[in-house]
Order: sequence, then C-alpha cells, then structure tokens
Amino acid sequence: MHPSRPAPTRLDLLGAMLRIRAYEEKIVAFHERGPFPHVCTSVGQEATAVGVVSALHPDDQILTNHRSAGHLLARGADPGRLLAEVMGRSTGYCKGRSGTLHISAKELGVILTSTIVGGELSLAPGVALSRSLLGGEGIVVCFFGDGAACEGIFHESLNLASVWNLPVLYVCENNQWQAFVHRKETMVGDHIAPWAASYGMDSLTVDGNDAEAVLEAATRAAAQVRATRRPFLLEAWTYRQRGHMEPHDQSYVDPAEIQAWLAKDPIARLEDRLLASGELTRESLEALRAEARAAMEAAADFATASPYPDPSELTAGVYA
Ligand SMILES: Cc1ncc(C[n+]2csc(CCOP(=O)(O)OP(=O)(O)O)c2C)c(N)n1
Repeated sequence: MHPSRPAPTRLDLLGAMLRIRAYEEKIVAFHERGPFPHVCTSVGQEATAVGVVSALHPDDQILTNHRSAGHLLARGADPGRLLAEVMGRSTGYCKGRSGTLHISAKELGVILTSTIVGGELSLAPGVALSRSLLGGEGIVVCFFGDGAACEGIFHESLNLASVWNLPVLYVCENNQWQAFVHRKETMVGDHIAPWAASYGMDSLTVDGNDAEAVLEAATRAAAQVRATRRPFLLEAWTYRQRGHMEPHDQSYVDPAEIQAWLAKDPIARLEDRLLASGELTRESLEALRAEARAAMEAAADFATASPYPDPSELTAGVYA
C-alpha cells in the first residue's frame, strides 16, 4: 500500500473479494442464459488478487493473464466497462476490441492481459527496464499461472530480470490446474517458488486463499522489490474452483479434490473470521453481499445497453 494511503481493513479486503465473486457470478449467469463469449473466471482466487493488488502503489504497473478479472477489479476497474469489453461493446476498456482475454487499461496501470500463456512473462522485463531507465520507485507486477511457469519463457524472464536487476514482482497463482491437465503431470514437486533460487532471486510461498496472509506477504515482497530494484517471486497456493473456461466443465476433476478446496474458500474464510471477531454480523454480511450483487447488476445493465462499435471504425487504432 502507498505511504499516503491507509492499509486496507479486513472489511475492505472482504468487500473487494465479494465484488469479484459477484462479477464472476454475473458472467456465469450470462452463460446460463445463452451464448456468451468464452471467459476464464477467477472464482476461488479472489484472495490473491485482492491481497497482492492492495499492496501496490498507484504508479505500479500490472501485467496479467487470461484469468484477470480479479486483478483488474481489485485495481479499481469499473465492472460495467469490464463487462462491456467482454461483450464487445464500444464502452469497454478497449472499445470492445479486446474481449475478455486482452484487456489493457492505461489509467489503471494495467499494461496487458495475455491470452498467450506466458506472454505476460515475456513482456515483464521490458516494462520493468523502462521503469528502471525512467527512474522513480514504481514496480511491475506480473501475474501468471503454474502452467506458464512450466514454459521456457518463465525461465528466460526470471533470468533476464535478475541479471539486469529489474523491479518485477512475479506472482505465480499456483491454482493446481493447467487448462485440463493437473500440475502433477507437468511439474516436479509441488511448488514454483524454489525455482527462483536458480536465478538468484528471493521467493516465498503464501496461502493464496487467505487474503490477510497474501496482503502481508505481498506488502513485504513489494517493499523488497522497491528497495532493492531486484525481482522477487511470490507463489500463491490456491485453487481454480470452476472449469478452465465458461461454459463450466469439471468432469475431469476428482470431486473429492473440489470439495476439499471449497472448504478452504477464501471468501468464506474471511467471513468466518470477521463474524467470530464481531466485526461482522449476519445482517451486515448480507448487506455487503447484496451491495456487491447490486453493483454487478448495474454493471450488466450498463454493458447490455451499450452499443457495439460502429463498423466504420473497424480499422481505427490499427497500426500495423
Ligand atoms: C502459448 C499457449 N499455449 C497454450 C495455450 C492454451 N491454454 C490457455 S490457458 C492454458 C493453461 C494455463 O495454465 P496456467 O498458466 O496454470 O493458468 P490457469 O489457467 O491455471 O490460471 C493453456 C494451455 C495458450 N493460450 N497459449
């Protein structure tokens, strides 16, 4: 968090996670009603998004992957404009040209959402190099999955960032699955964090379903990147609760595994903590949930009522 901004409270963390969950539920509801663009939801990974993004300063920059709604919403994205982008409407962040998988939002410091697995890793050193050359204390955060970590580009990216002393906070969301393949089929060991040692980088694995733990770890990691101008790898141990993409399919997943992870749902865990401490009552919790749902209802109305881009603008913004 920024020195001039107060640290988010536990209620702030919960509110942000509820908004992300409500957004994804809206996407699911659209799918259930009929044909809708394919979307990779981040249900189950809200604590990582909220914990990490809450630790950032306004001038930090973000690169992310196809499971990006949580990162963008945590960064303050307008859910109506986000949904409009997914639906190809002209009011979307990229005027409806990027869909769900390529959103960038300059005003939020979101450089890129990459649907090319590892694409965000390939760009992170370049973005961080420009930060270094321009001076200032801003850092670059790169979100990616365990699948991306199994690609060669992960190793190239970390190696270069380390050799060149680049201020990148790498955040691996180890959500156990890589599309339709379990990580056990592609990885030696369970964790990505130890791989950073090969590149002379510090790393940490955090419980990615505990928003407070993620916030604490990300705050420390980001502070280290700021102070040393060196990369750091933070691994969040979490779970993708829905299928790889909508429409949802988990027929290839052991139901016992799903149940075990649902019992560790990041939102329910923080809710329980806040109810136990008296910071929330059943009524105030229901009010928070209703508020999040109402915000997404309004976002859906905005997106649905928004026009498609005018065909005459087809080549506007095309530079190649
Ligand atoms: C270079 C490349 N290879 C394959 C794909 C197809 N693909 C899309 S998402 C995905 C799995 C990515 O897994 P991970 O990085 O763990 O992210 P997660 O979906 O689990 O969040 C794959 C193989 C792609 N989009 N790009």
